[in-house]
Amino acid sequence: MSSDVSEPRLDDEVAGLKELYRDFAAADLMPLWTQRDDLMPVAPRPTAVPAVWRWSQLYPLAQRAGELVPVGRGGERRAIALANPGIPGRPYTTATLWAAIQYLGPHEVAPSHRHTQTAFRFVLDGQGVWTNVDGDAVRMSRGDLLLTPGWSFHEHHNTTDSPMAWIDGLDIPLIDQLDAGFYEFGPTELSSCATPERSRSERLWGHPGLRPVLAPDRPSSPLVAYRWEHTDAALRDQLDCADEGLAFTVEPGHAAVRFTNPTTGRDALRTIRIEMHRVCGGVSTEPVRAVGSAVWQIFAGRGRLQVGETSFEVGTGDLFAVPSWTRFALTAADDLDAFRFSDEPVYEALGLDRVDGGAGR
Ligand code: 1HN
Repeated sequence: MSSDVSEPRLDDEVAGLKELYRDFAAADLMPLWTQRDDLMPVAPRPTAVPAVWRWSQLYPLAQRAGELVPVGRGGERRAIALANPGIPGRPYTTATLWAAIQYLGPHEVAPSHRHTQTAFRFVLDGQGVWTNVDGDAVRMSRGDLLLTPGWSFHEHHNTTDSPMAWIDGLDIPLIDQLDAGFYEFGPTELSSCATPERSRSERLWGHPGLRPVLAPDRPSSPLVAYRWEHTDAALRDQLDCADEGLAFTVEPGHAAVRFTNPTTGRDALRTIRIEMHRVCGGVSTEPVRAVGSAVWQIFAGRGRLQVGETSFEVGTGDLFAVPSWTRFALTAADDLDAFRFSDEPVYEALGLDRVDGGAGR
Protein backbone atom coordinates (compact mmCIF):
# COMPACT_ATOMS: atom_id res chain seq x y z
CA MET A 1 0.00 0.00 0.00
CA SER A 2 1.33 3.48 -0.80
CA SER A 3 1.95 6.09 1.89
CA ASP A 4 -0.43 8.65 0.45
CA VAL A 5 -3.30 6.41 1.64
CA SER A 6 -2.14 5.78 5.28
CA GLU A 7 -1.04 9.35 6.16
CA PRO A 8 -4.45 10.99 5.83
CA ARG A 9 -5.81 8.16 8.04
CA LEU A 10 -3.27 9.06 10.81
CA ASP A 11 -4.22 12.72 10.53
CA ASP A 12 -7.87 11.77 10.84
CA GLU A 13 -7.09 9.78 13.98
CA VAL A 14 -5.20 12.69 15.61
CA ALA A 15 -7.96 15.09 14.68
CA GLY A 16 -10.52 12.62 16.07
CA LEU A 17 -8.64 12.31 19.39
CA LYS A 18 -8.30 16.08 19.72
CA GLU A 19 -12.02 16.41 19.20
CA LEU A 20 -12.71 13.62 21.70
CA TYR A 21 -10.62 15.34 24.40
CA ARG A 22 -12.31 18.67 23.66
CA ASP A 23 -15.70 17.02 24.02
CA PHE A 24 -14.60 15.26 27.24
CA ALA A 25 -13.62 18.62 28.69
CA ALA A 26 -16.85 20.25 27.55
CA ALA A 27 -18.79 17.44 29.24
CA ASP A 28 -16.71 17.77 32.48
CA LEU A 29 -15.04 14.40 31.96
CA MET A 30 -11.40 13.37 32.47
CA PRO A 31 -10.15 10.03 31.18
CA LEU A 32 -7.90 8.04 33.51
CA TRP A 33 -5.24 7.45 30.85
CA THR A 34 -4.23 11.11 30.59
CA GLN A 35 -3.78 11.61 34.36
CA ARG A 36 -0.30 12.00 35.73
CA ASP A 37 0.79 9.18 38.01
CA ASP A 38 -0.18 11.13 41.17
CA LEU A 39 -3.72 9.75 41.11
CA MET A 40 -2.54 6.49 42.66
CA PRO A 41 1.07 6.96 43.75
CA VAL A 42 2.93 3.87 44.94
CA ALA A 43 3.33 5.59 48.33
CA PRO A 44 2.00 8.86 49.83
CA ARG A 45 3.48 12.00 48.30
CA PRO A 46 2.55 14.79 50.72
CA THR A 47 2.55 18.34 49.43
CA ALA A 48 3.41 19.57 52.96
CA VAL A 49 7.15 19.70 53.54
CA PRO A 50 9.25 19.23 56.68
CA ALA A 51 9.25 22.69 58.27
CA VAL A 52 10.26 24.41 61.48
CA TRP A 53 8.94 27.54 63.24
CA ARG A 54 11.12 29.16 65.90
CA TRP A 55 9.57 30.36 69.15
CA SER A 56 12.08 33.24 69.14
CA GLN A 57 10.41 34.46 65.94
CA LEU A 58 6.81 33.45 66.68
CA TYR A 59 6.42 35.11 70.06
CA PRO A 60 7.57 38.65 69.11
CA LEU A 61 5.35 38.55 66.00
CA ALA A 62 2.36 37.50 68.12
CA GLN A 63 3.22 40.30 70.53
CA ARG A 64 3.18 42.83 67.67
CA ALA A 65 -0.20 41.48 66.56
CA GLY A 66 -1.34 42.01 70.16
CA GLU A 67 -0.48 45.70 69.89
CA LEU A 68 -2.03 46.25 66.46
CA VAL A 69 -4.94 43.84 66.00
CA PRO A 70 -7.98 43.85 68.28
CA VAL A 71 -9.69 40.61 69.25
CA GLY A 72 -13.45 40.36 69.24
CA ARG A 73 -16.41 39.63 67.03
CA GLY A 74 -15.14 39.32 63.48
CA GLY A 75 -11.71 37.77 63.90
CA GLU A 76 -12.78 36.10 67.17
CA ARG A 77 -9.27 34.83 67.94
CA ARG A 78 -5.83 36.43 67.64
CA ALA A 79 -4.38 33.19 66.29
CA ILE A 80 -1.54 33.11 63.78
CA ALA A 81 -1.29 29.87 61.85
CA LEU A 82 1.92 28.01 61.10
CA ALA A 83 1.51 27.78 57.33
CA ASN A 84 3.42 24.96 55.69
CA PRO A 85 5.49 26.33 52.77
CA GLY A 86 4.53 23.22 50.74
CA ILE A 87 0.85 24.26 50.88
CA PRO A 88 1.04 27.85 49.68
CA GLY A 89 -1.78 30.25 50.42
CA ARG A 90 -3.52 28.12 53.06
CA PRO A 91 -3.10 28.32 56.87
CA TYR A 92 -2.38 24.58 57.05
CA THR A 93 0.53 23.18 59.04
CA THR A 94 0.11 19.74 57.45
CA ALA A 95 -2.50 18.26 55.11
CA THR A 96 -4.88 17.68 58.05
CA LEU A 97 -3.66 19.78 61.00
CA TRP A 98 -3.66 23.44 61.94
CA ALA A 99 -1.23 24.76 64.55
CA ALA A 100 -1.17 28.39 65.63
CA ILE A 101 0.16 30.68 68.27
CA GLN A 102 -2.65 32.55 70.00
CA TYR A 103 -2.04 35.73 71.99
CA LEU A 104 -4.41 37.37 74.48
CA GLY A 105 -3.50 40.71 76.03
CA PRO A 106 -4.25 41.88 79.59
CA HIS A 107 -7.99 41.63 80.39
CA GLU A 108 -8.89 40.68 76.83
CA VAL A 109 -11.65 38.20 76.01
CA ALA A 110 -11.91 35.93 72.98
CA PRO A 111 -15.69 35.58 72.64
CA SER A 112 -17.79 32.44 72.71
CA HIS A 113 -18.34 30.25 69.66
CA ARG A 114 -18.41 26.63 68.67
CA HIS A 115 -17.48 24.63 65.60
CA THR A 116 -17.32 21.04 64.46
CA GLN A 117 -13.54 21.31 64.26
CA THR A 118 -11.82 19.68 67.23
CA ALA A 119 -9.34 21.85 69.15
CA PHE A 120 -6.88 21.86 72.01
CA ARG A 121 -4.52 24.36 73.65
CA PHE A 122 -1.04 23.60 74.91
CA VAL A 123 0.77 26.07 77.14
CA LEU A 124 4.52 26.48 76.71
CA ASP A 125 4.78 29.20 79.30
CA GLY A 126 2.76 31.68 81.31
CA GLN A 127 -0.64 31.74 83.00
CA GLY A 128 -3.57 34.04 83.61
CA VAL A 129 -6.03 32.86 80.97
CA TRP A 130 -9.11 30.77 81.76
CA THR A 131 -10.64 28.98 78.81
CA ASN A 132 -14.33 28.40 79.32
CA VAL A 133 -15.53 25.11 77.77
CA ASP A 134 -19.31 24.65 77.75
CA GLY A 135 -19.59 26.85 80.84
CA ASP A 136 -16.71 25.25 82.75
CA ALA A 137 -13.89 27.71 83.54
CA VAL A 138 -10.54 25.97 83.03
CA ARG A 139 -7.24 27.44 84.23
CA MET A 140 -4.39 27.45 81.71
CA SER A 141 -0.81 27.24 82.92
CA ARG A 142 2.61 26.03 81.87
CA GLY A 143 2.69 22.50 80.46
CA ASP A 144 -1.08 22.05 80.62
CA LEU A 145 -3.15 20.53 77.82
CA LEU A 146 -6.69 21.89 77.56
CA LEU A 147 -9.28 20.28 75.29
CA THR A 148 -12.09 21.79 73.27
CA PRO A 149 -13.92 18.82 71.70
CA GLY A 150 -15.88 19.58 68.53
CA TRP A 151 -19.11 21.55 68.98
CA SER A 152 -18.37 22.69 72.55
CA PHE A 153 -18.86 26.39 73.16
CA HIS A 154 -15.60 28.02 74.19
CA GLU A 155 -14.21 31.43 75.03
CA HIS A 156 -10.94 32.61 76.56
CA HIS A 157 -10.54 35.27 79.31
CA ASN A 158 -7.32 36.88 80.34
CA THR A 159 -8.04 38.00 83.89
CA THR A 160 -4.59 39.47 84.57
CA ASP A 161 -2.45 42.51 83.76
CA SER A 162 -0.04 40.43 81.64
CA PRO A 163 -0.41 38.99 78.16
CA MET A 164 -0.39 35.25 77.56
CA ALA A 165 0.35 33.13 74.48
CA TRP A 166 -0.20 29.45 73.80
CA ILE A 167 -0.44 26.92 70.99
CA ASP A 168 -3.72 25.93 69.38
CA GLY A 169 -4.08 22.64 67.52
CA LEU A 170 -7.13 21.97 65.35
CA ASP A 171 -8.18 19.59 62.58
CA ILE A 172 -9.24 22.50 60.32
CA PRO A 173 -7.66 21.21 57.06
CA LEU A 174 -9.21 17.77 57.56
CA ILE A 175 -12.69 19.14 58.22
CA ASP A 176 -12.28 21.46 55.25
CA GLN A 177 -11.45 18.51 52.95
CA LEU A 178 -14.39 16.57 54.36
CA ASP A 179 -16.83 19.47 53.86
CA ALA A 180 -17.95 18.93 57.45
CA GLY A 181 -17.49 22.39 58.97
CA PHE A 182 -20.31 24.00 60.96
CA TYR A 183 -19.90 27.13 63.06
CA GLU A 184 -22.06 29.07 65.51
CA PHE A 185 -21.56 32.25 67.52
CA GLY A 186 -22.17 31.91 71.24
CA PRO A 187 -24.17 34.34 73.34
CA THR A 188 -22.71 37.86 73.29
CA GLU A 189 -22.92 38.20 77.07
CA LEU A 190 -19.92 36.61 78.73
CA SER A 191 -20.35 33.33 80.50
CA SER A 192 -18.91 33.10 83.98
CA CYS A 193 -15.72 35.06 84.58
CA ALA A 194 -14.90 32.64 87.38
CA THR A 195 -11.27 31.71 87.91
CA PRO A 196 -11.40 28.47 89.90
CA GLU A 197 -8.20 26.59 90.61
CA ARG A 198 -9.93 23.37 89.49
CA SER A 199 -12.53 23.07 86.77
CA ARG A 200 -15.75 21.10 87.14
CA SER A 201 -14.36 18.60 84.63
CA GLU A 202 -11.30 17.97 86.80
CA ARG A 203 -13.40 17.62 89.95
CA LEU A 204 -15.52 14.95 88.24
CA TRP A 205 -12.94 13.20 86.08
CA GLY A 206 -9.48 14.11 87.37
CA HIS A 207 -9.02 11.32 89.91
CA PRO A 208 -6.81 8.49 88.60
CA GLY A 209 -8.74 5.32 87.82
CA LEU A 210 -11.99 6.64 89.25
CA ARG A 211 -15.11 7.60 87.36
CA PRO A 212 -18.55 8.69 88.51
CA VAL A 213 -20.64 5.50 88.44
CA LEU A 214 -23.57 6.96 86.54
CA ALA A 215 -21.54 8.81 83.89
CA PRO A 216 -21.89 7.31 80.41
CA ASP A 217 -18.99 6.80 77.98
CA ARG A 218 -18.22 9.82 75.80
CA PRO A 219 -16.59 9.86 72.35
CA SER A 220 -14.29 12.75 73.43
CA SER A 221 -12.75 13.10 76.85
CA PRO A 222 -14.96 14.72 79.50
CA LEU A 223 -11.71 15.63 81.29
CA VAL A 224 -10.71 18.86 79.55
CA ALA A 225 -7.54 19.73 81.49
CA TYR A 226 -4.44 17.54 81.75
CA ARG A 227 -2.04 19.18 84.20
CA TRP A 228 1.71 19.31 83.75
CA GLU A 229 2.40 17.95 87.24
CA HIS A 230 0.70 14.67 86.21
CA THR A 231 2.31 14.48 82.76
CA ASP A 232 5.73 15.18 84.24
CA ALA A 233 5.32 12.59 87.01
CA ALA A 234 4.08 9.95 84.54
CA LEU A 235 7.14 10.41 82.34
CA ARG A 236 9.54 10.43 85.29
CA ASP A 237 7.97 7.29 86.78
CA GLN A 238 7.99 5.50 83.41
CA LEU A 239 11.74 6.11 83.04
CA ASP A 240 12.38 5.09 86.66
CA CYS A 241 10.38 1.87 86.20
CA ALA A 242 12.33 1.15 83.03
CA ASP A 243 15.51 1.42 85.08
CA GLU A 244 14.03 -1.31 87.28
CA GLY A 245 13.31 -3.39 84.15
CA LEU A 246 9.56 -2.99 84.42
CA ALA A 247 8.24 -0.50 81.95
CA PHE A 248 6.88 0.28 78.55
CA THR A 249 9.21 2.97 77.37
CA VAL A 250 9.14 3.51 73.59
CA GLU A 251 12.83 2.59 73.56
CA PRO A 252 15.66 2.91 76.08
CA GLY A 253 15.84 6.50 77.33
CA HIS A 254 12.61 7.49 75.55
CA ALA A 255 9.38 7.59 77.54
CA ALA A 256 6.05 8.72 76.16
CA VAL A 257 2.50 9.14 77.40
CA ARG A 258 -0.69 9.58 75.43
CA PHE A 259 -3.55 11.80 76.61
CA THR A 260 -6.61 9.57 76.80
CA ASN A 261 -10.34 9.70 77.31
CA PRO A 262 -11.01 8.27 80.81
CA THR A 263 -14.34 6.79 79.70
CA THR A 264 -12.90 4.68 76.87
CA GLY A 265 -9.11 4.57 77.29
CA ARG A 266 -8.87 5.75 73.68
CA ASP A 267 -7.49 9.06 72.36
CA ALA A 268 -8.74 12.08 74.31
CA LEU A 269 -9.96 13.66 71.07
CA ARG A 270 -11.61 11.82 68.19
CA THR A 271 -9.49 13.14 65.33
CA ILE A 272 -6.26 14.22 67.04
CA ARG A 273 -3.76 12.08 68.97
CA ILE A 274 -1.80 13.96 71.63
CA GLU A 275 1.33 12.77 73.40
CA MET A 276 4.23 14.01 75.47
CA HIS A 277 7.66 12.47 74.91
CA ARG A 278 10.73 12.63 77.11
CA VAL A 279 14.03 11.73 75.47
CA CYS A 280 17.10 11.54 77.71
CA GLY A 281 20.21 13.54 76.77
CA GLY A 282 22.35 11.73 74.19
CA VAL A 283 19.56 9.36 73.10
CA SER A 284 18.47 9.16 69.43
CA THR A 285 15.04 7.83 68.61
CA GLU A 286 14.72 5.02 66.08
CA PRO A 287 13.88 6.48 62.63
CA VAL A 288 10.20 5.95 61.82
CA ARG A 289 7.78 6.91 59.12
CA ALA A 290 4.02 6.61 59.40
CA VAL A 291 0.99 7.41 57.31
CA GLY A 292 -0.56 10.63 58.63
CA SER A 293 1.11 13.80 59.75
CA ALA A 294 2.28 15.23 63.05
CA VAL A 295 3.25 18.55 64.62
CA TRP A 296 5.69 18.76 67.52
CA GLN A 297 6.65 21.47 69.96
CA ILE A 298 9.80 21.23 72.05
CA PHE A 299 8.58 21.89 75.59
CA ALA A 300 12.00 21.87 77.22
CA GLY A 301 15.54 21.06 76.18
CA ARG A 302 17.48 21.01 72.92
CA GLY A 303 18.05 18.54 70.18
CA ARG A 304 18.51 17.79 66.52
CA LEU A 305 15.87 16.30 64.32
CA GLN A 306 15.93 14.62 60.99
CA VAL A 307 12.73 14.88 58.94
CA GLY A 308 13.04 13.32 55.50
CA GLU A 309 16.14 14.84 53.92
CA THR A 310 16.06 17.88 56.20
CA SER A 311 17.84 18.28 59.51
CA PHE A 312 17.09 20.99 62.11
CA GLU A 313 18.53 22.07 65.45
CA VAL A 314 15.63 22.81 67.80
CA GLY A 315 15.21 24.25 71.28
CA THR A 316 12.47 25.17 73.74
CA GLY A 317 9.30 26.42 72.06
CA ASP A 318 10.25 25.53 68.50
CA LEU A 319 7.59 23.75 66.46
CA PHE A 320 7.99 21.49 63.47
CA ALA A 321 5.82 19.60 60.99
CA VAL A 322 6.34 15.98 59.97
CA PRO A 323 4.38 15.24 56.78
CA SER A 324 2.87 11.83 56.03
CA TRP A 325 5.25 8.95 55.28
CA THR A 326 8.31 11.08 56.00
CA ARG A 327 11.09 9.49 58.02
CA PHE A 328 11.62 11.14 61.38
CA ALA A 329 14.15 10.83 64.19
CA LEU A 330 15.05 13.01 67.15
CA THR A 331 18.35 13.24 69.02
CA ALA A 332 18.28 14.87 72.44
CA ALA A 333 21.29 17.10 73.17
CA ASP A 334 20.18 17.32 76.78
CA ASP A 335 17.05 15.89 78.43
CA LEU A 336 14.25 16.90 76.12
CA ASP A 337 10.46 17.03 76.53
CA ALA A 338 8.50 17.19 73.29
CA PHE A 339 4.77 17.68 72.84
CA ARG A 340 3.35 15.92 69.79
CA PHE A 341 -0.01 15.84 68.05
CA SER A 342 -1.06 13.89 64.99
CA ASP A 343 -4.01 12.79 62.91
CA GLU A 344 -3.44 9.05 63.56
CA PRO A 345 -6.92 8.31 65.04
CA VAL A 346 -8.45 9.25 61.67
CA TYR A 347 -6.20 6.87 59.73
CA GLU A 348 -6.78 4.09 62.27
CA ALA A 349 -10.56 4.52 62.06
CA LEU A 350 -10.33 4.17 58.27
CA GLY A 351 -7.88 1.25 58.30
CA LEU A 352 -5.25 3.40 56.57
CA ASP A 353 -2.62 3.41 59.32
CA ARG A 354 0.81 2.07 58.36
CA VAL A 355 4.15 2.37 60.12
CA ASP A 356 7.63 1.61 58.88
CA GLY A 357 10.50 1.41 61.38
CA GLY A 358 10.44 2.92 64.84
CA ALA A 359 10.66 1.21 68.16
CA GLY A 360 7.36 -0.51 68.79
CA ARG A 361 4.82 2.30 68.69
C1 1HN B 1 -10.64 28.82 67.33
O1 1HN B 1 -11.88 28.70 67.78
C2 1HN B 1 -9.60 28.98 68.24
O2 1HN B 1 -11.03 28.84 70.09
C3 1HN B 1 -8.31 29.07 67.80
O3 1HN B 1 -9.03 29.47 70.44
C4 1HN B 1 -8.02 29.03 66.47
C5 1HN B 1 -8.76 28.92 64.18
C6 1HN B 1 -9.78 28.85 63.27
C7 1HN B 1 -11.06 28.74 63.68
C8 1HN B 1 -11.38 28.69 65.01
C9 1HN B 1 -9.91 29.09 69.70
C10 1HN B 1 -9.05 28.91 65.52
C11 1HN B 1 -10.36 28.80 65.96
